[in-house]
Amino acid sequence: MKNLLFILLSSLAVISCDWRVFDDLKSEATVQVINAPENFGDANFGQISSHLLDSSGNKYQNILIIGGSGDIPLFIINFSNGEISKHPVKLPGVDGLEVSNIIPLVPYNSEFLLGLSSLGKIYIVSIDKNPDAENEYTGTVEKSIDEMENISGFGRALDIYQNSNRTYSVIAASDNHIHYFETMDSAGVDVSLGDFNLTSTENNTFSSDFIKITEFDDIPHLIVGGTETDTNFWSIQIFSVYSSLLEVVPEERIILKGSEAYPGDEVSTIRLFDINNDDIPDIIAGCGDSIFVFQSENDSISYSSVPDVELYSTDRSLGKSIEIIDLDGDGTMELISTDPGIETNGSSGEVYIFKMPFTISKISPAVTIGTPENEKLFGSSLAGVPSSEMPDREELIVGGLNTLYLFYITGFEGDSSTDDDPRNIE
Ligand SMILES: [Ca+2]
Ligand SMILES: [Ca+2]
Repeated sequence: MKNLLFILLSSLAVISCDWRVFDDLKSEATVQVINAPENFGDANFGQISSHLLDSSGNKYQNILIIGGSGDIPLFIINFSNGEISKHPVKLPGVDGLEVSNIIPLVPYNSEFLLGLSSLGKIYIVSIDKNPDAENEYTGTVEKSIDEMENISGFGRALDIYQNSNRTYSVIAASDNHIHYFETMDSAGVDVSLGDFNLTSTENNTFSSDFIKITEFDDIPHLIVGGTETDTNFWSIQIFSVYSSLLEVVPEERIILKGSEAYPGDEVSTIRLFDINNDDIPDIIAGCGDSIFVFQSENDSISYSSVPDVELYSTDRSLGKSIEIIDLDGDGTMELISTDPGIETNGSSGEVYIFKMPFTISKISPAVTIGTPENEKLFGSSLAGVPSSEMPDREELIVGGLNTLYLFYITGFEGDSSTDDDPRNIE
């Protein structure tokens, strides 16, 4: 491994390029290491990261947002032209945030819009450049849900759905319940639609670790991943909700589970992507030592109750984070997943790049990226962001313990396109 020590440069200035070559990627990627700004607060820079959306709902190029804690718990990172700049987002009137989830939203009247959860509260925040301070942004809390902070675990899982009339449907999990809010843009009135607890088919308590809202046939559906607290079995439940009325019909739930041979042990993340091209999203779930793919059937909201595809490992927890992006611009998506390792027992993190289509297999990623030297939590987060130089593919951004790694992956083995990357200045 090349020397990965780097010069820590201070916060706001544009830093000079810090290009690396990871031995395990040989010539196929260059990597820029992005260190925590000095005023970021606690040492967890990069563990919560997200792309941002523009007013058309597309990912912004060259930009991602980092959530943390302390005086300035949000930073916007810009990597235009191969140069990294870090921009604090100040939130006047909001103290002591500890960001645990970021949900990118489509902005209406601001440059950026996002939802976040922090210490039992949920905020919807618009963000614009600070006219009085170059390089800084100002966040404005458009809405907050702060009456639930005494409910144990509130905000542990979160998703926000933007309705066409500028209302937001906010769905958040606490330890034993799912809470559902309808909240208006700025001037409107919040409506708490109540909460409910999910149970398994055997009526065991179900605790939710991941929530995703999506629309099937114009009706919002919840996809909830979690664990039965009595049995420790994980499952995914899918059911419809109606915007004016909380209505869950348990008999109409779709319940997905792992296979008997490789059951997995928890739901860390769920991604939706239409693998079989029927316009119905397929469900890709990261479940501990396995990644499961449930494909839609019969062009409807119907899934096989056992996974169509599973990628499994006998010794790695490979589905902590998942992104599905086109890394090399060939028009075919790659699935990227991480196992950040466990700091306490010394297992080091890995990032896996899988090519589609998948087959049921013990993991055989096209590329495995090993932990950089001195990194303790490689793979703590994952984001894909297109760049303006290469808008047809996305760059891979991997979080560590207190550092981000921006991979410019220009091709897999056999490609020679690293030289074609205009940012590859060496
Ligand atoms: Ca599908
Ligand atoms: Ca590709």
